[in-house]
Amino acid sequence: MDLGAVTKFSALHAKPDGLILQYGTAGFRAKAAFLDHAIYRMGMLAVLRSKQKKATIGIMITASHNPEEDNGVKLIDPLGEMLAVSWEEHATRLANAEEQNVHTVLTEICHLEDVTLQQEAMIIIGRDTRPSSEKLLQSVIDGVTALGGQYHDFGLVTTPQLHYLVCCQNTNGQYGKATIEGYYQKLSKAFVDLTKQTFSSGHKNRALKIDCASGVGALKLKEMEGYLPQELSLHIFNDGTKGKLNDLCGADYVKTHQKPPKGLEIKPNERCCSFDGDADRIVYYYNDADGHFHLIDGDKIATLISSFLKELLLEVGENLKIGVVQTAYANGSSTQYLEEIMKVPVYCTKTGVKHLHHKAQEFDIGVYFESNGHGTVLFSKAAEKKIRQLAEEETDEKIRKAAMMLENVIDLINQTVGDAISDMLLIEAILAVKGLSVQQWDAIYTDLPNRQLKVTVADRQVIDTTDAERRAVTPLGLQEAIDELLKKYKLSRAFVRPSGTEDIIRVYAEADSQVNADRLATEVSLAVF
Ligand code: 16G
Ligand code: ZN
Repeated sequence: MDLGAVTKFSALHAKPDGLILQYGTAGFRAKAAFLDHAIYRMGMLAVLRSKQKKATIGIMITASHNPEEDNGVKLIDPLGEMLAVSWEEHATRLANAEEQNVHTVLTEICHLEDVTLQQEAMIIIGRDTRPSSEKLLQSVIDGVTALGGQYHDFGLVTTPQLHYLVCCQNTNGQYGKATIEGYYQKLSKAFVDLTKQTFSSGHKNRALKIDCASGVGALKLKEMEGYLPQELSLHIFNDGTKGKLNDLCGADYVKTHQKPPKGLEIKPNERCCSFDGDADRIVYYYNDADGHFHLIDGDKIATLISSFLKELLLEVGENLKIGVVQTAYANGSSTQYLEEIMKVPVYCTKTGVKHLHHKAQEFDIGVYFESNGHGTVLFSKAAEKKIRQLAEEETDEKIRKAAMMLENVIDLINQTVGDAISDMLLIEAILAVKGLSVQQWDAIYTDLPNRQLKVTVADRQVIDTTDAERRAVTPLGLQEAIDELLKKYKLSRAFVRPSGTEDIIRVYAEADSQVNADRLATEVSLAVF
């Protein structure tokens, strides 16, 4: 390691005194002004990871749905997945090291992880539209350069596009062409194939209003529009030409406030959706004839997609196992519908994409979604091979057609991570193929009334949970208190967990009516103290 280069560049990216950061479920996130040193050091860490894995590693500069003033950074592992948990600890240690110790920490990571320094390193970089992202890009580049790595800057991209690009780079193009154009080509071809018959048989003009959170999703959708069939008319709002990123708009705003974003007027029964700031989440919604707002969240998206896949699997007749993965936030009605009506096994994991993704890998076809709209579908290698083979060779027309549709889904869905653009296209295709209106989709089941609250406490780590965050282990007596409160309400469920992204505790409650869900949430909040 060139100590001179590390020292020279480190001096340009000094760590603010006393600042401690934690590499959490979403990487590092903080006010942009505090992140220069951490992002520079992540440039260096990415080089070590690249040398260890002998593969291209991605760095995305984004703070997703956080306010425009924040920023953040995430590393992407070789197959487009989140950084391995063991390296999250290295990231935290490196970011928090005092300047004179940076070199020692780097050396220790090399020893622990068997990094061969002579090995070449390649890093690809992407960023969202935050004003601070451009300067922080230079911090990444300095970090990569300090350790002698090569880099390619893809500029403004959505987070899932960078995941896609990393995967393509490391699989010799098997997953797709490692360019943004390649991404548009792959997804649009699959969408066209999946909807061809439907559109040619006269189902014309499917209009969709899209709120892009004033973020990068708008830019990328506009680039992609030319690749998509005319029948799908996308109307883009909050496209970033005016208004601040995520300000009163975007998937997170719509989901947490249960109301439409600013700047988007909804006529009754119009289908609308919102992306978040880096376009890895999506939620749908509409207003009914009485002007009531209806949110269609990740749970209903998972239900639509898994029902569609299950039907195709039944037609194909192969014994491929499908599973749905949710978190504790999944509405009780969705779990019940999937298990009892659809007869699909449902699993619950801790919050955070990496946990869901990991569990979904256990199935031939694993569908995972968080209620907040982050999710995707994973196909095992064996399932993919079988499906492609049937689509190619099967002589029974009906079976071959179902297999071809499954093959289109494989190519349309971004299997590396949840992707608002790819999810949106799959949902639009399914609605078109099934001839479903947004109200019919919404009517699959009725959400149980629910409420989420934030509680501020001195130390959120006093709460420890088990059973995929559904039960509190500490402080002693808390779970018993919650169990007592639950007895007072019908169809009730509630849990508390420390947030991984904010210094607060989150409370979730559901019950037979909104009034009861609100009461239960408040009572559980009081029990936390
Ligand atoms: C992060 C996670 C998201 C999760 C959220 C929960 C990733 C890429 N993102 O944004 O999946 O829903 O954290 O936040 O894993 P919380 O811990 O503050 O509730
Ligand atoms: Zn996001």
